[in-house]
Amino acid sequence: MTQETVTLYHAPQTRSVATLHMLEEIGLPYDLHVLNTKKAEHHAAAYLAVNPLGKVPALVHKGAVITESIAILLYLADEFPNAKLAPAIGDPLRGPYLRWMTMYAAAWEPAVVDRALKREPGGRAMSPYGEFDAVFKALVAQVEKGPYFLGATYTAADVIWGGALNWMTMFKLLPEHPAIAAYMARVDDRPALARARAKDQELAARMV
Ligand SMILES: N[C@@H](CCC(=O)N[C@@H](CS)C(=O)NCC(=O)O)C(=O)O
Repeated sequence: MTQETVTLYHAPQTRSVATLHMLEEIGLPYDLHVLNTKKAEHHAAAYLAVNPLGKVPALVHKGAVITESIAILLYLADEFPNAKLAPAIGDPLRGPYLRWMTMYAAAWEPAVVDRALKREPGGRAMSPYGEFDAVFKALVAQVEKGPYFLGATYTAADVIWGGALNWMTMFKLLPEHPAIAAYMARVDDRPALARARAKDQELAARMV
């Protein structure tokens, strides 16, 4: 293993599947460090030294640690541009790409989690997203355009949004909407996603 090796700290059936999918899309060799959450390995000192929050995913590349799924996907897309998973700097879609990647973590997940836990978001000025209905409406308007999140080309935005809409729908965290269902169907047939899912299932089966 060299400094150039990409290492993913992964726990099966968690948010880190999106990073696994991203690595499969890029197609580079990577090293998997699998954490067994049933044995609380993600809370052990060895992993807290990597990510003090005890959360997965975490990525290590060139001696640097990157945590937070969105930061990891943005990093990988830029670091491996041949995979063409991000609009380049200077492309008019670069801004919308950064907007929707950031919106995922800064507004969408907090909105979905507050709603699922029946938590009052608090006053508009305090809330990072305002109102769930407004965020949901913005998302529907975006995916209705299609075919992909940013239009004609599949990007890292589809990796995160496609994957998250999938698990959020599975856990019934979202109102059903035909535009979301149609978008999920459009981004579901990626060979890289199938490989990531198969790998993840195999790892999950080994966790006891
Ligand atoms: N904001 C983080 C969230 C990561 C996260 O919550 N991961 C969950 C798995 S889905 C986790 O590590 N949970 C274990 C724990 O909190 O103990 C990201 O997007 O990477």
